[in-house]
Amino acid sequence: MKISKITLHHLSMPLVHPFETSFGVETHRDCILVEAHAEGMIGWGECAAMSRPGYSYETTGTAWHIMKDFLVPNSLGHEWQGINDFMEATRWVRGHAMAKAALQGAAWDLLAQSEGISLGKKLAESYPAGSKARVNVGVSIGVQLTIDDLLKRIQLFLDKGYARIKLKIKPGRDLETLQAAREAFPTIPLMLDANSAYTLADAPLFQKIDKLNLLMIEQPLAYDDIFEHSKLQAQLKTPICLDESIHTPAQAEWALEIDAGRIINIKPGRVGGLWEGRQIHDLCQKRNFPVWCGGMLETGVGRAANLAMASLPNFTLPSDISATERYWAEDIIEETFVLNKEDSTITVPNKPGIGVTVNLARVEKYQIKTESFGL
Ligand code: OSB
Ligand code: MG
Repeated sequence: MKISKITLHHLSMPLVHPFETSFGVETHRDCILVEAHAEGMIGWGECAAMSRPGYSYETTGTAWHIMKDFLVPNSLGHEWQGINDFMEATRWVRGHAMAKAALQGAAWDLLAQSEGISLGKKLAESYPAGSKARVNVGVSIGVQLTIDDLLKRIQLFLDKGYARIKLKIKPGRDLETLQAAREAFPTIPLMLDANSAYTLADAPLFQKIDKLNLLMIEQPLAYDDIFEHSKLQAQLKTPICLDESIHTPAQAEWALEIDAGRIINIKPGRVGGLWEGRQIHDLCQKRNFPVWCGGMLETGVGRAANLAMASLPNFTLPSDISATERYWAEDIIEETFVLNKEDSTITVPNKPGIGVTVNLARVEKYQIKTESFGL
C-alpha cells in the first residue's frame, strides 16, 4: 500500500455541555482529522490533542507542525504492508504520540478496508476469542457548579442507562462532592478522575476517599510520575488507574511492576496509536490487570476507532465512550452512536475499516484550517 495524498483538517466543534476538569473548562473541542488517500480508498484518523497543553504537552498547533513537517512527508509515497511497516517511516520521531496516533489511525482504517473487514476484527485477528460486538461504557461528568447540579446530572445519565459514572474532581471540589454522590447513589459503580491535580501530601484525603467504595481512583498525582503513585497505592485499597502517566507500553510494564496502579486507561492518542494501545492491552492481560478505553471528547471518527480497540477481550471495565448526543448536537459522521440501555453498551461498527462515513459538508462547516499534501 502507498498513501498518495494526505489532507489535514483542523476543526473547532461546539460541545453540547461545557466540560470542566482540573486543567480547565472546554466549551469547544478543537481536533485535527487526517484524510489519507491510497488505492482509491480514503482512511480517516483523529488527533486527540486539545487546543491548550493542559492534559498533555501536545496541542492542535504542535500536532499540525509535527504532522505537516515530519510525519506526513515521511509517510507519503512510503510503500508499506502491515502497520509496523507503516510506522517504520516515522519511528525516528520522538514523543508527539497524538500526532503519530492520528496518522496511524488513518493507516489502520485503510488496512482494514483493503481486507474488507472491520477495524475491530483487524485489531483482534490474532486473538482466539475474537472481538466483542458491543463494548461496556460509562460516562465522564465534569466538575459542576454545585453539588445539587452534580446529583441531577448523575441522575440524568443513570436514567439514560449509563451503568458507570466517573466524576472529575479538583482541589476544593473533591471529598464533599464524592461523599454527596455516594450518599445519594449508594450502590452504583462510581469512580473519580483527578487529572493529576494532587500531590503525595494529599494522601490523607485519598484515605478518606478510599472509604467510599469507588471502582478506581484515576490519575491522582503528577502527569509524569509513577514513583509517587506507587507510594500512594500502598496506602489505599481502591485501585489507582493510570491515565496521563502512561505514554508507552514499556511505561505500562514498569508501572505494574512497581504497583503504581492496578488498572490502565488506554487512549490510543496518548500512547502513540492503536498498535501501542493493543500492546498495553496484551501486557496487562498477561498479568491479569483489566483495562478500559479512555476518551478525549472525540468526534465520530476517533470514537469509532476507540470502539474497535475496546472490543478486544481484556477491555473488561466500562470505557469512556459515550453516545454521540453526550458530546455533539451535530457530529461529522453520518452515523449516530447510541447507548444500548439494557446493558450500558455501545455497538461496535462492523462495516469495513472504522466503519463510519465522514460527512464532508460538516467537516467543512467546522473547519478552521485545512491543507493537502501529495497528489
Ligand atoms: O482524563 O479522561 C480524561 C476528556 C478530555 C481529556 C482528558 C479526559 C477526558 C475525559 C472525557 O474524561 C472522556 C470522554 O471522552 O467521554
Ligand atoms: Mg483521565
